[in-house]
Amino acid sequence: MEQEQGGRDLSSRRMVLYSFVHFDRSMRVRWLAHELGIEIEERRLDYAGGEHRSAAHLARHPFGLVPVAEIDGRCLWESVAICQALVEQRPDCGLEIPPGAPGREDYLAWLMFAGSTFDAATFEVFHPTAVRPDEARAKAGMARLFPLLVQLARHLHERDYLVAGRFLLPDLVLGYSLQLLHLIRVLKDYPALEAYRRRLAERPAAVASRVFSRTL
Ligand SMILES: N[C@@H](CCC(=O)N[C@@H](CS)C(=O)NCC(=O)O)C(=O)O
Repeated sequence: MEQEQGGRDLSSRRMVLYSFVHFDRSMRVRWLAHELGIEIEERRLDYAGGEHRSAAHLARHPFGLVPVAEIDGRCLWESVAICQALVEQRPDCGLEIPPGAPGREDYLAWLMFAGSTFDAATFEVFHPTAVRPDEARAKAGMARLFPLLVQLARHLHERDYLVAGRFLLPDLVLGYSLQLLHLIRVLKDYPALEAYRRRLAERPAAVASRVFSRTL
C-alpha cells in the first residue's frame, strides 16, 4: 500500500536536490532555496547513462524526471509544485498570495501560465536550438512562442512584476524560462522583457544560485 506522505512539515533548512545539469528545471528550486535560506546538497544524475530510469530514482519520481527535492526523507517532484509547497509552508517569506487573500486568483493564473503554458512554449524553442539542433522544429516553436512574448512584453512594459507589484513565485518560475530564451538570443527584440530579466537577476538569491549566468 502506498505510504501516506501528506501534511508533513517541510520547514527543514536542508534539502537534497536531484538534477542533471545546472540549467535544467532544478534551477527554479535552487533559486528558491537561496531565497528561503535552505541549504542544498546537490546530486547530479547521469542522464546519458539512464540513471533517472533506475529503480532508485523511480522511487523518488514516478515518471523518472528531475528535479526532485528530498526533504527529511520525503521526495517532492514537479518544479513548480515543489516551489509552491515550500513557499506556502513559510508565510513570512512573502513570495505567495495565500488562499483567501485579494489577488490569489491572479497569482494562481500567473503561476500556471509560467509553469505550464510558457514553460512548454519555451522548451519547444530552446530544445531544438540549444540541446538538439533542429531548424524546422525551432521555427515551429517560435511561431507558438511569438504571441506569448508579445503579450508578456505588453504586460511587463507597464509593471515591474507579473502580479501585485512585487516579486512573487510566478516571477521566479517565469524568470528561469526567460533566461533560457535570453541565452538563445530570443529576447533581444523585447526590451521590456530584457529589463524585467535584469531586474530579477539583481536579486541576491538569483546571483547566489547563478540562475542568470552568461552560459548554459
Ligand atoms: N514539468 C516538469 C518537467 C520535468 C522535466 O521534464 N524534466 C526534464 C529535465 S528539465 C527531465 O527530467 N527530462 C528527462 C527525460 O525526459 O527523460 C517540472 O517542472 O518538474
